Amino acid sequence: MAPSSDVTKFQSILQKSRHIIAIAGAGLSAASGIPTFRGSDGLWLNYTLSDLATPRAFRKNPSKVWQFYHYRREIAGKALPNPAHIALALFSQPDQRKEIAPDAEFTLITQNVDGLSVLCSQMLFPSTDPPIIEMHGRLFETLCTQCGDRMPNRDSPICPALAGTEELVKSHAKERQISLEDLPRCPKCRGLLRPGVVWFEESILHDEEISELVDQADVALVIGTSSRVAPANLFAHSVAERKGTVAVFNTEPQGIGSAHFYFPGPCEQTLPRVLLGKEPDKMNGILQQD
Ligand code: BJW
Ligand code: ZN
Repeated sequence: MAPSSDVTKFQSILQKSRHIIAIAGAGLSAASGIPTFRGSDGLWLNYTLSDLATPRAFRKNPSKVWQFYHYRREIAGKALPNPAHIALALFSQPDQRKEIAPDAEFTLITQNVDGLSVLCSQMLFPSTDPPIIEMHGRLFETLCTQCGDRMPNRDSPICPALAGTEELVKSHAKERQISLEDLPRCPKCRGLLRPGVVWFEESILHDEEISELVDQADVALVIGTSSRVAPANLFAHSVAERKGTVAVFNTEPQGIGSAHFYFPGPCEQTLPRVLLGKEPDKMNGILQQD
C-alpha cells in the first residue's frame, strides 16, 4: 500500500507512542548549505568516493584525504542549524513534546558528521544533554592513527599546511602534495591524525546503544537520507518488521519501501509542521531569540 501523508493520522500515532527514534541523513543539513552525498550536486558526483572515504584511501594518500576533509570542515564550520534541526531539538525536550507525544522517549540517530544537531541543541538548551547519537563520527574530531586518542578540534585551518587548500578542492584543481610531517599530528604522541569520521568498511560508533534503541522503537522517523548506506538503512525495516510505524521525510520518494507515512518536501518545512504543528518560518526566530 502507498504510504499516507495524513498529518493528523500520524500525530494520533505519536500520541500513543513510547519510543521514537529519528534516523537522519544529509538532507537534514541541506538547508544549512552542507552538500549531500548523492544528490544532483552531491559530493560523490563530484569526487571519487573510493579515493576519499575508505581507510585504504587514507593509507594511500593522507594528504589528499585531509584536503577533502579540511574543505568539508571549512563549510560546516560556517554553517548554522536550520528549521529542521530546530524542530528536532525542540521535539527532543519532553516539555516541548508533551502535547504531541506525551509518553514517548526520543533519540536522534544521525549519520551526519557536521555537528549541527548537537550545536542546535546546545544553543537552545545549554544545560541539557541532547539525546543525539552521531553514528558516523564527527568532522570536528580527530582520531590518532598511533595512540587511538579521539579529540575535539575546531581549528581553522587544522594545520598551517592545509590553509587555502579548500579552494583547490572546491574548484577541482590538483591537490597540494603535503608531507606527512606537515599534516595534523597528535599533540600527545606526534602520530598522524585522521578525521574522526566513519569510513566505508569501518564499524559504526555506538553500535550497541543503537541496536537497543532500534529494538524497542515503536516509531521511526527517516529524515533526509537516501537509505543507500548500511547499517543505517536497515533500522527502519527492523522497526516495521516489529509492527512499528515508519515515517519518511524526504524531498524524493527515497527509502519509502517499508514506510507507512511519507511527508514529501524539504524537511525544514515538513518537520516543524508534523512534529510540532508549527510553521517553519517561526523556527528561525526561536534560534535568534536565544
Ligand atoms: C532532503 C533534502 C531536504 C535532500 N529535506 N530531504 C561492499 C564492500 C564494502 C562495504 C560494503 C559493501 N556493501 C555494503 C557495504 C557496507 C557499507 C555500505 O552500506 N555501502 C553501500 C554504499 C553499498 N557500509 C559500511 O561500510 C558501514 N560500515 C559497516 O557496514 O560495517 C560493517 C562492515 C565492515 C567491513 C566490511 C563491510 C561491512 C560504514 C558506512 C560509513 C559511511 N560513511 C559516510 C562518510 C562519512 C564521513 C564523511 O562525511 O565523509 O557517511 S558515506 C556517506 O553516506 C556519509 C553519510 O552519512 C552516508 C549516508 O548518506 P545520506 O545521509 O543518506 O546522504 P545522501 O546524499 O545519500 O542522501 C541525501 C537524501 O536527502 C536524499 O534522499 C535527498 O533526496 C534528501 N534530501 N535535501 C529532506 N531539504
Ligand atoms: Zn596519538
